[in-house]
Amino acid sequence: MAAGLFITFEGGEGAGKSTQVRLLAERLRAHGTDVVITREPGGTPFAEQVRALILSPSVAEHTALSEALLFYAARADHIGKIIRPAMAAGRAVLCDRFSDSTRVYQSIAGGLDRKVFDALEQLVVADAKPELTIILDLDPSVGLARAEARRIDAASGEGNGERNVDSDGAGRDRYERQALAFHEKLRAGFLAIAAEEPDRCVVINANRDASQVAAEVWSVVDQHLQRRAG
Ligand code: Z5A
Repeated sequence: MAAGLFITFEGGEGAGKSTQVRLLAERLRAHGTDVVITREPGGTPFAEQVRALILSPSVAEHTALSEALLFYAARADHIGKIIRPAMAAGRAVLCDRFSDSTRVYQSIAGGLDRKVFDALEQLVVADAKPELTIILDLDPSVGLARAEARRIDAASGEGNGERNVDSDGAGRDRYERQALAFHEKLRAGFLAIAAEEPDRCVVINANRDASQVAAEVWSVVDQHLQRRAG
């Protein structure tokens, strides 16, 4: 895709993706960049409806292929209505999760055939690929503890409760309820993608203060923009 900038953030639960998307947006805006913050699954009314279905702990049993098709149905709407128009208008799109999450959750950890993933990716995403992907790497036990702390805050009324629509009575969505081994597999999956695509992906240690992580994110984005300009 030409024109704008498309950056995705990936990583396990509680790695700090939403936090870093917000901090990077603030920094880019301070430099005069027109930024769109979005997320997956989600980003459009239809995709948010799909999100509510997929993340619901009460969703009926279904196959890995059915799940992947739902993610790509949401993604097709998101790309068509938000990402492509924003890019065409020269805006910077910061997306909290994208296709790498499908590859890791549904394919590497979920068993979806890699060829099916590649075919869906080609059909739906085509050239709407991120030019830079920041993978926030964190020991899953730390990430899950952060997510748990946020749930306790939300339950006590200190959080914004934004994620409750996706979650069960305990506040955990379907993926957060999986065993630690599943989350270890996700971490390894993201690192494998980074090793396979070093030109697009940068791994950042997320086990630090959010401001330190944000400084490194900015440095990576700044270098990327300079390379792109020159
Ligand atoms: N999924 C999939 O299976 N296939 C797909 O194709 C896609 C998604 C696109 C989306 O849920 C779920 O969908 C996801 C994968 C699956 N699995 N789950 N669950 P989501 O987007 O709602 O959940 P998430 O991506 O895991 O987000 P998260 O739990 O909100 O984590 P985060 O965005 O990485 O972290 P955060 O919200 O910025 O921070 C979490 C808490 O930690 C919060 O209280 C922060 O204040 C705190 N925090 C943030 N940074 C720090 C640092 N550096 N130190 C200490 N504390 C911090």
